[in-house]
Amino acid sequence: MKRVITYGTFDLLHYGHINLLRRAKEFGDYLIVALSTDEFNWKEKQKKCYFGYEKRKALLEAVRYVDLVIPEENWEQKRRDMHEYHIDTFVIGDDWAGAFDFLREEGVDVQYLARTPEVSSTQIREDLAKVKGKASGYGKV
Ligand code: C2G
Repeated sequence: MKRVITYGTFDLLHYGHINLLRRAKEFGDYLIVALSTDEFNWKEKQKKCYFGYEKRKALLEAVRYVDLVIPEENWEQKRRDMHEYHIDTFVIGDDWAGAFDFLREEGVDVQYLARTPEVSSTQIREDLAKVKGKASGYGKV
């Protein structure tokens, strides 16, 4: 059984995330997603998620490509995860190109996949804020 892992926040789950998960699964038979905890997101990535960890986890567990969701709590856990979960391939979007090449030292294949253009959780938030702004403008007399 070929085991694949990927890491991320996956807030406001969208088709860019699904494209990544679908392609990641194509590298093996079992896909693990190490999902950034709320604390890790805030402390290390200055990201405040719309959905908390448990909700983001439930959404990912409903995705057909995902076999297991584990917490991502720090930057350092990756080396250990490769052995603890017997990983063959590490996959992540190419916005991280080169950042995790060191995992090859753990005997893992490292793959950076092209991001899906035009969609991001940040963009969704910004677009919704504009709509909300317009909506609150209506009705005011
Ligand atoms: N992604 C993508 N296309 C998009 C948006 C995201 O392919 N339009 C990919 C990212 O490249 C990443 C995954 O979807 O591989 C999750 O994206 P984020 O939640 O933004 O992940 P990030 O915050 O970059 O966390 O230790 C690694 C970090 O936890 C990665």
